[in-house]
Amino acid sequence: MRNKATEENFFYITTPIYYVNAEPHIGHTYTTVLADTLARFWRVYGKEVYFLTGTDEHGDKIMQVARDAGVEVAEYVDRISGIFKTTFEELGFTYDRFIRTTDKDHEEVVKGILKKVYDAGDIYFGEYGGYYCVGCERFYTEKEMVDGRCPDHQTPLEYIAEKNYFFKMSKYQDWLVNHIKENPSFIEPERHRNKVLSFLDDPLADLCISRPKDRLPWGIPLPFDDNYVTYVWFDALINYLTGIGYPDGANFAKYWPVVHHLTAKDILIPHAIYWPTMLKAMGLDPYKTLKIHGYWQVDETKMSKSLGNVVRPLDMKLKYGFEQFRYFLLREMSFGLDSSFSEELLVERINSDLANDLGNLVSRVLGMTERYQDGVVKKVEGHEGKLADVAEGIADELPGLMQGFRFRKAILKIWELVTAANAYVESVAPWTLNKEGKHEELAGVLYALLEVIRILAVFLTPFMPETSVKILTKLGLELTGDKVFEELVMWGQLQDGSKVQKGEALFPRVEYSPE
Ligand code: ME8
Repeated sequence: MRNKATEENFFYITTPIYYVNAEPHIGHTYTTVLADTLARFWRVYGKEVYFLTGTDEHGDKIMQVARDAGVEVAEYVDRISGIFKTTFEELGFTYDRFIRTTDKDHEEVVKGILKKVYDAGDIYFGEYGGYYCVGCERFYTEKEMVDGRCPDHQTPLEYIAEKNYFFKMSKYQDWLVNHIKENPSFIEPERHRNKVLSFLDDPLADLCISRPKDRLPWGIPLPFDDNYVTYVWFDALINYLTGIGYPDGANFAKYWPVVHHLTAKDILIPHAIYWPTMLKAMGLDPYKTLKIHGYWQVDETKMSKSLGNVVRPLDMKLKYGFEQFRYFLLREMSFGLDSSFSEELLVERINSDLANDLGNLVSRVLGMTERYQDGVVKKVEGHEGKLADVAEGIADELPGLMQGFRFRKAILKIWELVTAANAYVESVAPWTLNKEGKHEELAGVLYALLEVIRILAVFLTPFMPETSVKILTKLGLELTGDKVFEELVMWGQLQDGSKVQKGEALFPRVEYSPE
């Protein structure tokens, strides 16, 4: 059975492709966790999903770091891209493709698009001087600069003047302003949309889309002038098309109309201005939505290599478990706002939300089923109190919350069921029912609690996939994929006579030990 409520049967989610000048940290992990959570949610909901991530490997910045490391640039990008890929595999991300801008098919797609836009007359040769930030790989306008520095990196901007090719971005300014105004969900949250509209209050300059090869040989050659390579952003944004087989692939037709781009606020302008105007010039529909999340700081300060406070996902996995870290990221940040990570807070959340609330609920209920009923489920109904209603309410709300990218709210909602079930255990006191010999009632209470645990495991699949599997295994179940969300969360599916097993605790308590 498919979901009756599904408006669209397809869902396409992208993360930014990450620069290979740094190894994966909390920021890259966060965006990819969000994309993975959405991909997993809509899959279990019954949609066909495509999830794209990867690495961005051309441009000045990459050339410079490779040079500083004293390594051939091709060798350097292979190494760091490999680290991203193996890290993402270790973290269990379920992407459909890990794209690299050095992939052959991507180079061909970029060249094809450049030729098309050039032939249509939207690319011209000219001269330009402007203030460039290598960190951002883009020019800044006078209005955006802060005391001659990059507003993001705070580094002095370099004045660059050279002959180059330009994309007639200005030609599409009015169209873009109208499109943003007419489609409120095109860029969200609203504050970022407003930022884009205010940027568009000033006349838009054309976009310099080439670099002379004698200064920067590392890039995709322009198909119409071999002395130039493609500007890194013009190349990188196109990955979202290559990844689904543009122009002829079946996936392109299926997924382009339902594409959602997910990025942080640092790359709002390239995604909100360069990209839709490029798409317009190519004759393609704009993307469906651009969702902008906030920035992670660490202990209330900016994270940086020089401060030595970079948070790495594999370190967190080793120390606390990746599910725990993933939970923290999803639970802690309100989408669109900045948040601060601290190990102390992570430890607090693990002990309170995971070990105490969820972990204890699961071990208590399974422990009592073992103690009082030899681990055998007795399907006695009618003792669920408000629990079935709470579960149903959450099941109804989750799709809307996920549509709105409200991950934190979704987790808080799910925890309402955890809290309600813990309160129920305290109020009905199954140990007293046992003492008083009320076995039928006890069986009913345990059945309700076991159902809560089963439904929690379904709710948690996208957020904490390993934990979900662990809980289901304890219940002797697995999600096989032949049932979708709405069926899985229906009350009363645990079979009479089936066996459950308490096994090990889901979340060991942890201690905070600053180095
Ligand atoms: O900008 N908090 O790559 P990038 C939250 N290659 N998210 C963070 C973060 C933080 N502190 N730091 C990084 C690029 N991110 C380009 C993108 S796309 C066609 C090209 C995440 O390696 C967040 O998703 O600098 C941000 O937008 C992205 O990493 C920037 O990655």
